[in-house]
Amino acid sequence: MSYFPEVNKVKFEGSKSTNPFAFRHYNPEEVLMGKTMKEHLRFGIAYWHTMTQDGSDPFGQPTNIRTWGGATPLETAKNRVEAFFELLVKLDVEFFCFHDIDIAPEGNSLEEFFQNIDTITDLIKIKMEETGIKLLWNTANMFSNPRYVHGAASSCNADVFAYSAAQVKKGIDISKKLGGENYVFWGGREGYESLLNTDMKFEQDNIARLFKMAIAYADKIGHKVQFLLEPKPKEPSKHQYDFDAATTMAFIQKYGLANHFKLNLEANHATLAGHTFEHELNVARCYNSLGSIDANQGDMLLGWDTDEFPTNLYDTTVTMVEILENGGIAPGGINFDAKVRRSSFEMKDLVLAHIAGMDTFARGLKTAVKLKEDRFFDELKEKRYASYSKGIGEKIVKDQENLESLTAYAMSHDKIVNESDHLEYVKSRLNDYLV
Ligand code: XUL
Ligand code: CO
Repeated sequence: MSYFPEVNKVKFEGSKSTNPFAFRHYNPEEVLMGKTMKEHLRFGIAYWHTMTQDGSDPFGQPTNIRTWGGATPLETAKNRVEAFFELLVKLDVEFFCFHDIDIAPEGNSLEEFFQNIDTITDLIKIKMEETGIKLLWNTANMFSNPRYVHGAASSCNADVFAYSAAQVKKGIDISKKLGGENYVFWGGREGYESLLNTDMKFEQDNIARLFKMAIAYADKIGHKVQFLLEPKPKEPSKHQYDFDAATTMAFIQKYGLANHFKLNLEANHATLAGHTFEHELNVARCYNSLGSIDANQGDMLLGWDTDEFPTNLYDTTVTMVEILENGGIAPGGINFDAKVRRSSFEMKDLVLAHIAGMDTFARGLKTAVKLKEDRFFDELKEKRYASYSKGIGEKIVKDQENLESLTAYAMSHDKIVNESDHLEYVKSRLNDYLV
């Protein structure tokens, strides 16, 4: 049985194509800077938005028409695996990501939940072997169930900490079983509602304790996996501990986790934190900690996580500039942590939305490659910081100066001459690449 009968394998047909089920810009085999587009982009599909999201919102019931419903939650879960892999294959997407509760029903006990996970990951493993599709990352959902009302590792209830640990252990076990390349922690409820009753330091110490247990367990079972921490400033907690890239790096460094943890950065989380996505990517690069990205976009007029499919060319271009500067994103990838709008409720919208995201990223990549080949940003920056490649500047960056020697220099060079950035001209030149 087919879940997407109207759709054949989506192929690259070029920018003139009017076939909605074709790539107009994403050509997986096209080589740019020595790598295929597929190797550059490492696209992944998120199980939660694509397979479990129903289109409901705080004011309205589900709208999405989905054809994988079965007689029992477990049967639905099995149908979802079939549908998901059909979608991955038809879209030529190489990777996927999931939370434990996305793939398997929780049942009535932790034991039943784990059995369901085993059953479904057996199916997923077969599908992975059949198709060659790989697990980019999985994670444990430690925020939806009411037991996580006070947090997971940060909960004031030690039984909840223990339950979280069990979910993380299972997550690492299935990561090993499926050959996961990364394992993500997003602290959905690791934050606070009020400081009046919160011991922030104690809660953060406990979060770090859980991460250290995860590192130790992966090591013990011989699973070499890149751990990733995903920042977000708010929602669902009023204040989340992993506010943004800089805050999360401070946490990683404070607790000595840098050898095992990098960042999984999400575009809409950046904008919720009051940053551009490129700011977050750049901060991560400063720490050599850019691990993977959750590709989506927010609505600048709304203060919450809208998780839209990325369609903004400027944003995907500057994102790909950062990724190229990073030397690529592997072993991470570009995971579409994005959901179709409530009004895009047909099954085929799942296909159309991913094509839109993939084409937009492909265009971003092509433009970023042209900018890189023309040394657009390199030249700008070389010129801007030129005073440090000669004379006193060179001595400063070679650590050959001190406050006294620089005071002596400044005495005879106190008539400062600065140069204009001509930033408006720079931006209009960038537009020439985009259009
Ligand atoms: C929530 C979010 C999560 C993480 C994984 O905003 O982005 O889906 O990516 O838990
Ligand atoms: Co995310």
